[in-house]
Amino acid sequence: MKRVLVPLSLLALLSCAAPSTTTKVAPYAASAPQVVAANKVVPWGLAFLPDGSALFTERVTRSIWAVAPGHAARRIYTVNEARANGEGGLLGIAVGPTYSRDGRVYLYYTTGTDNRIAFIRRGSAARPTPIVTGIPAAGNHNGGRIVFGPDGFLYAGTGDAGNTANAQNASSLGGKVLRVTTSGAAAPGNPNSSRVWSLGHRNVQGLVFDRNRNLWATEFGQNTYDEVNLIVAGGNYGWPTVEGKGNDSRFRNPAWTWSPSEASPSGIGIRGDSLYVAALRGGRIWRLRFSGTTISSATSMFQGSFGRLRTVMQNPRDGSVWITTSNRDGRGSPAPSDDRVLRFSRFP
Ligand SMILES: [Ca+2]
Repeated sequence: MKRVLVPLSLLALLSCAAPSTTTKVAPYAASAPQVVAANKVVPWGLAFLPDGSALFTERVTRSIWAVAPGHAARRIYTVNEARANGEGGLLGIAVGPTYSRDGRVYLYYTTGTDNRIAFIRRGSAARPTPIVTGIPAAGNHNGGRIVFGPDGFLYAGTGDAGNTANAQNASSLGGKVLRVTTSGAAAPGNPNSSRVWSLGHRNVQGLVFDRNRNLWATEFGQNTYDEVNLIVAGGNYGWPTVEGKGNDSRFRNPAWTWSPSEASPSGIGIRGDSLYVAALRGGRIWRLRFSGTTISSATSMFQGSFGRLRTVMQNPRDGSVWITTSNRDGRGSPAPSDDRVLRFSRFP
């Protein structure tokens, strides 16, 4: 068993990070992560199992790994039909609501022709069974996050696949948040009985429900404003007409915005009254305090500690918080080091 602690010198460096006008820097010297997987290539999706262990995907190798603290990660499956093109590849993963009975694990991945959602069964080597196909794919803006809601339906964040018109096209699955059954059909109660739950998105890679059943989503902006949105049924979030706050009655304003250089937000997690956002270009975790449907403040954490971050999630089994790095796919950064899955038993 290998445990790696953050050196004290790194913690000292962190305490010197300059706060911006809208942020403060969190004190957290008491916390240090356990490395649960190292030497990985762009880990992307993460999902916890009922026993507290986890599965994570590697975008580029298209592998699914099983990991538990104190044990070496085990490669359990490879999605051979996935294609790692640009930002595409094996992306999101979610454990099905009936996993303990049927072993179903849901995946979101890019193929040569589309992005799709499929399921595999734990312990089976059979190829994935697709449930949603035809989500537009491209070198970038593939979305990719999937989560099961408290209603038992599957929510997926998609991207405009570089064609901005997809986002406002109700018949395209690109630039949307989708809500489907476990067989991929439009979930009961969806607007217009379609699989589209909300539209007008550029690229959604983060989805999380809070305890009030509100759904929060991160979204990459183009040049000016990255967003966190509170997702409602039938909501139109403005892209490509509006980036950030449009104050346009046709569109919903974001609940929070940043500049892409300090954020580029992928995964979003929740713990207590805070949302946590994993920032790629920003190379940090953002802690967002919220009450009801309002985000009141943002705090920068770990800037400069781990590089680009893809995913942040709390393990419901033990309360630990796990994050994944995304340094092997960084552009214009120093020579890429390895990528890791880190576990914090105490998170600031
Ligand atoms: Ca928007």
